[in-house]
Amino acid sequence: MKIESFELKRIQLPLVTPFRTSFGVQTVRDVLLVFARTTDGVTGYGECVALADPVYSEEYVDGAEQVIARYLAPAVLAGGGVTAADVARLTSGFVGNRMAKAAVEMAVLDAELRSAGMSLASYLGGVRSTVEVGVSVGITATVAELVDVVRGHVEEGYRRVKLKIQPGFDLEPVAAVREAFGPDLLLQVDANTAYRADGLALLTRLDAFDLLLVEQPFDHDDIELHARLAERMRTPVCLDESLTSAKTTAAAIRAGACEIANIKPGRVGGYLEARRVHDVAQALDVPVWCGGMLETGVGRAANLALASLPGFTLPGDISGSARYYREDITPPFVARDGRMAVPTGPGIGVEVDEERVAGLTTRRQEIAR
Ligand code: NPQ
Ligand code: MG
Repeated sequence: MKIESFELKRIQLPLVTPFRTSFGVQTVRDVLLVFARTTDGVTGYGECVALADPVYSEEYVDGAEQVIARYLAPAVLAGGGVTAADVARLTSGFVGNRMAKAAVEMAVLDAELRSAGMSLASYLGGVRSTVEVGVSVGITATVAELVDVVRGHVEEGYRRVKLKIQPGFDLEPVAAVREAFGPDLLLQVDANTAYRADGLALLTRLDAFDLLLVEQPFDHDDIELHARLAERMRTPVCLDESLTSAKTTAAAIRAGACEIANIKPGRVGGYLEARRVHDVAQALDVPVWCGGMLETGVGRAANLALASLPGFTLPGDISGSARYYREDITPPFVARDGRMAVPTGPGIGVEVDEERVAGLTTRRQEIAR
């Protein structure tokens, strides 16, 4: 299988409702799609999960697009006939830029697997045909509004709800949701690094609400503080932004800072590294779940394949397409009773509506050998 060219397309997808987290409010998703065109006419699809601005991590979509166009795609094309397994080696001379690297590797992997007629789930080692999924709920102006939003998702059949929290919006909203929906609702919180050491005592009070986990309360590089919280809290501490590779995940687990791991392929540099993170967590008896970055159906399909691996024993942030978008660029993914089917077709197993993508494209560029 030989990659002949890469095509980069930027599309703007409006969110059905503004999504507010501790790092800001998003109303539109500025998506970078990577198309890998092979010499025998197969197209592989990749999605870069970088946000428009460097507020979740140091990457942002304009930067990712430039790194792919100037460095990563030329390096892969120069590699000749490559497989996904070659991409990390071919781009290892460029430091970091994991979300950019992940998008390129994903497009090559999809092209490779479509050409071979193998599903991503089979390639990665999936063991289940449906996976448990959950929904992530943003910060709302009032607690009453939050309870209404959660009620809507519970009525859609979701059994696991994740609440975004930040200083000043934590104990009261969590208490209200627990009170409104009773003990059976699977509930967890995500602070996106919004707390500091002086928030430790307050965070331990979340133990009162029987949460599945508390996700990334502190800075991405503050492993020691997360370990201190884990010592003082019954609720498991889960990391997200801190886990940038299998190596940093193993170190965080060994430091006692990570009792549950949120795995996001884009954050760790791709689906192959995501599998290694899964394997390391499994070896250290740490359950994992698949995090979300408001992906289109392209990333959503691939995340479902990843979530079918054995160690993914907690519901992931892989909600239905309609959670974020009125219309997706693939056939819509629908959650039923909090579960979603793992695609079985070759590669990521979804067809991308290239017509719709073309209509939404604000910028495109091609990198050929
Ligand atoms: C998380 N939050 O687990 C992610 C981070 C996040 C999906 O609940 C636009 C694009 C807005 C990506 C907000 C979720 C986003 C985004 C939050 C990702 O921390
Ligand atoms: Mg998170």
